[in-house]
Amino acid sequence: MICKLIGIPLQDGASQLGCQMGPSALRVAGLAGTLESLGHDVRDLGNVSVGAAMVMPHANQAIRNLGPVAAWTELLAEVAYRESDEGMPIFMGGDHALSAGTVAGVSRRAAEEGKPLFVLWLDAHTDLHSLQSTQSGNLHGVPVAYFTGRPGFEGYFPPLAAPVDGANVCMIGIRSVDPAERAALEETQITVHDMRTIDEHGVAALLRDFLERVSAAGGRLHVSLDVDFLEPTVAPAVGTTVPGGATFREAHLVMEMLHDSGLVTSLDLVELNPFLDERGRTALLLVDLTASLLGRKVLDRPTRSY
Ligand code: NNH
Ligand code: MN
Ligand code: MN
Ligand code: MN
Repeated sequence: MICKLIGIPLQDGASQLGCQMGPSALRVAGLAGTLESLGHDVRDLGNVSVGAAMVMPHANQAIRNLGPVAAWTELLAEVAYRESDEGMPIFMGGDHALSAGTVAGVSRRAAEEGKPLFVLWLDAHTDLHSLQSTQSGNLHGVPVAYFTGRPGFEGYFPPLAAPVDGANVCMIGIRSVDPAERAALEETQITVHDMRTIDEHGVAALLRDFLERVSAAGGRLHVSLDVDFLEPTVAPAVGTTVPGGATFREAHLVMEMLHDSGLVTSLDLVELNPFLDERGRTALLLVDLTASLLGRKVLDRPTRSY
């Protein structure tokens, strides 16, 4: 498999500084070499960058960095479209605002191929705010609303070539939803598996159902992995820790099942804040999770103490 590593040093969407260093930490933690050792053809395309962006005023005074995030979205939609022509693009973030662009781009690619795009959203949060509803003003809280074509982004973010059908979005790991997001969710057909559902049914059964749907529809599958999907004690390097997340094994199992499905066509690794890490353990865990997604078996894992 051709794996294209694309660094996205975006931190304008998060309140805490540091996600800008995410791509570097993933490189230092050995992402390229690890995937090469699994037999993949790894191409590190370097980091993407935007120039100085315009100031973009909005009636919601809380919003931070709207101009820059809009500029990133436009650029990333183009990059993601271009690089999803062959192989698996791996978008190394950077905060979760980047998924507004990456999903928009791979969705355009899927539409051109005449396939539906499915999105697996692994996160503590639903990231379903509109520009109007966000109270924190942090734009990493809005990408799902944007790429599913919900209103309020017109004139700010670029128009979508192909909005993603909410019915094709599955969220796993959810445990922190703002009231406005809860109301918005009701209007969508997004599947939400919160942590209680995982506790009760096990993550495998939930994921299997979704993968069967993707397979039956002949869809492309984009996976968006937010570090805060994970339990903070195993993955501390994130600005928005929420207790009660996915365990080490639950996360690996998700990745192992995704590998076996053969369905994944693109991946975001987002919200890694190396400034908050402990001796690189979160960056190393992300590398290992990506390795599981790309075929490493449990018994082939190197012994590593995190
Ligand atoms: N919902 C909150 C907000 O909009 C938190 C979003 N933070 C995230 N999302 N890390 O994944 O500010
Ligand atoms: Mn997120
Ligand atoms: Mn999150
Ligand atoms: Mn394989």
